[in-house]
Amino acid sequence: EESYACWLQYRKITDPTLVEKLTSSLSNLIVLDQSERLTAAIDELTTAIQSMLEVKPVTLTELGEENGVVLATEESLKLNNIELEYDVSELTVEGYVIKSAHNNIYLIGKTDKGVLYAAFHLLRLVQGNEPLTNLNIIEQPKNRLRMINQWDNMDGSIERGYAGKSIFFEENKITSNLARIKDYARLLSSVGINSVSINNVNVFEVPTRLITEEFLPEVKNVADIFRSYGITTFLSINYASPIQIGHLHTADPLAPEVQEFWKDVANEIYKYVPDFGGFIVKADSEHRPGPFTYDRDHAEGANVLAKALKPHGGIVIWRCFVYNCLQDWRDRTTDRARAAYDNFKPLDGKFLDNVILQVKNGPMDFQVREAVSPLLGAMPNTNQVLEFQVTQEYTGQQKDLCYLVPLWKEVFDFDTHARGEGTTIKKITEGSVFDYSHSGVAAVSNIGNDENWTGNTLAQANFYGYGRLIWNPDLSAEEIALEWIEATFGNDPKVVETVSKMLLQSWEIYENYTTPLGIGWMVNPNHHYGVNVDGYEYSVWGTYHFADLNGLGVDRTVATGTGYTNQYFSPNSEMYESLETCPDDLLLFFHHVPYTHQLKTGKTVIQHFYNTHFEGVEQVEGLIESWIKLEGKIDKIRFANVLERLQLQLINAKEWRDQFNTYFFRKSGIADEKNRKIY
Ligand code: BDP
Repeated sequence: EESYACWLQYRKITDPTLVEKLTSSLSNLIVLDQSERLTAAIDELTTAIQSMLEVKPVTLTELGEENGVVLATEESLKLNNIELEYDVSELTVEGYVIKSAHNNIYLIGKTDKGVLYAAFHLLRLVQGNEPLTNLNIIEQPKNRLRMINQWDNMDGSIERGYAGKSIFFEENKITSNLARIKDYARLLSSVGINSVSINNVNVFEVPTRLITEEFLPEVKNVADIFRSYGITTFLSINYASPIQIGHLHTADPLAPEVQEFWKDVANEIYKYVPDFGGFIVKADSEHRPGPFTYDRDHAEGANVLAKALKPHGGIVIWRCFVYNCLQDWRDRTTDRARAAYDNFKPLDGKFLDNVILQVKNGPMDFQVREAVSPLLGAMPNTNQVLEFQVTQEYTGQQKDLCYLVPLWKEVFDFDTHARGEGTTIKKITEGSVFDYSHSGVAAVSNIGNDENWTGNTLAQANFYGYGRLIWNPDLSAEEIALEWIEATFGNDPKVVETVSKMLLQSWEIYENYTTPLGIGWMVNPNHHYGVNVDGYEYSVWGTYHFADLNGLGVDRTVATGTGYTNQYFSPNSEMYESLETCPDDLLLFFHHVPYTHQLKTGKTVIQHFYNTHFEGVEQVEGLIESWIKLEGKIDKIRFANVLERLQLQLINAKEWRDQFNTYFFRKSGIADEKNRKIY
């Protein structure tokens, strides 16, 4: 049960003084309007208060003698002639105020969505042991689109899923277990996620038909649940739908019959889901169909969909993960890192205003560390959203611990210099740099139908952290970790301190025993778990390390390499171009250097490899020791789950250490200066 509840534990509060205080503030819920979202807020508060205080709060519909928590939109506050001192003139539609006044706690939203967010915020305060006196909180999300992408297939499997099967689909049907979807909606809404796409971006046969009458009645049921939690539903579509379900001879975006087809599809969808969000599209990528087949560019490709959705208020989210996955490895003049920019930059300004380009955080593919995508910020006249990967495809697959918030924060804080100094990624996604009509962040989900949703209980921190961070990219990785730990495991200082240390070190640890200095990959092909140094070295996918007897790294300079550094604005382009100024942690991403190249720490590259790999394993041993000390302080199921995962992590880390070190010892012939055991 604790596993399932994630951070919405609502643990029983035992301190009698606290119980008394909280009971006097929380035992009445006074709700001044009616809506599905307010009902959701009342339900959540009722469940939580009952579980924490063992009193069932009373719901009232008008203010009278009784004091309590007042839930109201701004409008209903006015209608009820309630005067409070606060200024919401600056608030967006999703903003809210939490205010203590007249012996009440007011949860006021610009709309009912804000009230719902305020309710979750209030519960977060209670779970975090914060006093509920003199509250005066004004909050609103910094990013407008805050989205999660499911990569769920209709047969129930999940692409890059590490936590069981889909909660949405089974046996090529939409699930009948809507209760679990509702619980998912609660978790999403509690961290402020406002959009979800429910099927994989790789749309094969059956899911192609999700946009037809065959499935729309059930899509509607799912969308109805999400709507009451403030979440808009999207679908991934197959670009060849006009052929596959429309029985046309073409999917050419400029063909009139194709345009008609998409209009009809949109009209049909909106009959069932009146606030349908729109389409996610992976086109001309990894064997998915797209406009290239018809010699059309991606703007022409996206705009036909945008036109069809426009009258209904829908949007097209068009992914920029477009590259040649069939390149000839012997012709190593091409560079996959260049692809998104080369494909999309020339099209700036050609997309309709309800198209958003979705750009992965790095130019390759969610490696443990890569440079920030130069496409972000490079298209002032085209809406963009940033894409993260919460599911740990390349970062330990929810066996290994890897808290990703610090990685995402580095991306948000990266200064693109697109409009001079201070043009950080977070300002771009927040929409304050360019005049975007849509912007924000999307990410691939890490949940499945495992009891604890994320396989590894500690991976719940990535789900939580993603939502909280994109709500406010200025929160620190530590603050988010603390919030999550207290809500998930309680306030025991030993637990809080230990788990927070474990989380905050974990990305560095993972990087230490896998691929340091920005080189990336070296994983087993296809499933991408575990070490295989040359796994992709002679393959078509374009992901190379170029190790030989002298050195390694990808030369992406203008002077002697692929010219990729030129895709950045100055002074980033010069910084990466020069070996002197390129930061060490991305050295091998940008440069091919000898094993004896000296890092800024004074160590050589090869010695750094040996050191980090030995250290990484020791650090994982340290994680296990720390966790074991929490035995008895955490319920048995979650304790055992994490311990089992950490033990798998140790096996993985040792394999990485031994294969990696041996490989580079044999290639380079250079011994470890500390003489540790290399096979
Ligand atoms: C890669 C995954 C692949 C996805 C692809 C994508 O390996 O399964 O389909 O990204 O983003 O990370 O479309």
